[in-house]
Amino acid sequence: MTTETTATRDTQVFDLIAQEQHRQESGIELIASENFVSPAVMEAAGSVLTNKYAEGLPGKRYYGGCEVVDHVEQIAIDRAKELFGATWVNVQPHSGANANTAVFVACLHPGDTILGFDLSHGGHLTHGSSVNISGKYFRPTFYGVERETGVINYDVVEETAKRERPKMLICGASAYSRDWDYARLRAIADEVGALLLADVSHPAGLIAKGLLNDPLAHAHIVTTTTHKTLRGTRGGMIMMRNDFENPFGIKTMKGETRLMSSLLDSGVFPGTQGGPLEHIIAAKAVAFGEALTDDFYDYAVRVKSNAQAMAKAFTDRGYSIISGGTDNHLMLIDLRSKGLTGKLAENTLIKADITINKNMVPFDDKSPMVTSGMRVGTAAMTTRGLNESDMEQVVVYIDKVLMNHDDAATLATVKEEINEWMKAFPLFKS
Ligand code: DSN
Repeated sequence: MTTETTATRDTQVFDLIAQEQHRQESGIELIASENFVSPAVMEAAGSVLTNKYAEGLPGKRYYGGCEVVDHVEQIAIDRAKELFGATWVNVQPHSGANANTAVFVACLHPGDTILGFDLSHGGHLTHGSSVNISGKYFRPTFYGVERETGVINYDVVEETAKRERPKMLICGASAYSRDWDYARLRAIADEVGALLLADVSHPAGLIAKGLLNDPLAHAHIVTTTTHKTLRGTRGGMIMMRNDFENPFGIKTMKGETRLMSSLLDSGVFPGTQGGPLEHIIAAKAVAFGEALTDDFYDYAVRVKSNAQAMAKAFTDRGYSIISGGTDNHLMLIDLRSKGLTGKLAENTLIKADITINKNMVPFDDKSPMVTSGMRVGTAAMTTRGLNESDMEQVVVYIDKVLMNHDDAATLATVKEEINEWMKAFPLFKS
């Protein structure tokens, strides 16, 4: 052991981290699921708490020496409850995928039917895709958007639920720009005897500040990541506003029916995870503290207004946005009217230091590795301080790059301009 920092010894890794910081600072980040955390969040994530094993829950651990991390984890839980109006939270899931898997393990048996939003219409891998455990261990069925509107028709969701009789109805998406009717979804779930799971990973930060419908008022269980619009460290969590007796008749050792919260805690540990990442839980606590502030409310408002400005700028330039606009922080753009693929857009924009991801559009005729769409979001660039007119300028650059995708000189010029422009929006304010 030496007092010399790893940073001075392991140049191979730390040079790469410096390169990544430079990439993040010099470019325009539009991946809708990304954001930039504060130095305080990074400090907590990089702290000595990484050294501690703490299987179990605060006050009920399988290891000694957990007094401090108990306190840290309880702060994270309490702040999450306050943010979302929850009465029960588990902050241990390492990711959104882990949070969903823990819910499935707690609530379903292998082979049970689940009904989720189709991945190819904007849904998520963990909501029943055949390549994910959710689609391999359970019987996945799906609803999607209407071809004409790009919007979910809840009458069709209801018809599908009545036909498929799922044990769990799942809502939430990774590329759907409209808000959700959680009350209607709960009515559908009740009608067919399903549990309603809302995965709000993408819009969580906007929901926390009351800028979108409240899923906790209706869904039995809510999962989220902590690193998208919520602007925390990479991670996940599970929440409920109203705990309830599990409907599966599972009893405690004393013969009492176990509460759902108890099953969900077990679904996380020991069901699907081992030791919690207490350094990451500390970083979640710090991020939740930030999200509780009025500054974060202002941020969330700007995320939405920036997305609307961006959607308008794209539309004004003849781009087609699925569903015609956005209620949240993201939008899915169908590039077919411009004669482009998502793959070409992603690969060309990165040459000008604009990062987006290619994305399937509903009823896409191209493969997931090519796609007809691109997804963009405003969470990250709003953190850097860009406003509505800046977002219009971003669209001007995107359009210029895409319309000149085989002109290396234009791409190089745009890249230079962007690198210079981004100096006005430092990642770390000194
Ligand atoms: N892969 C994330 C996204 O980009 O939306 C969701 O898990």
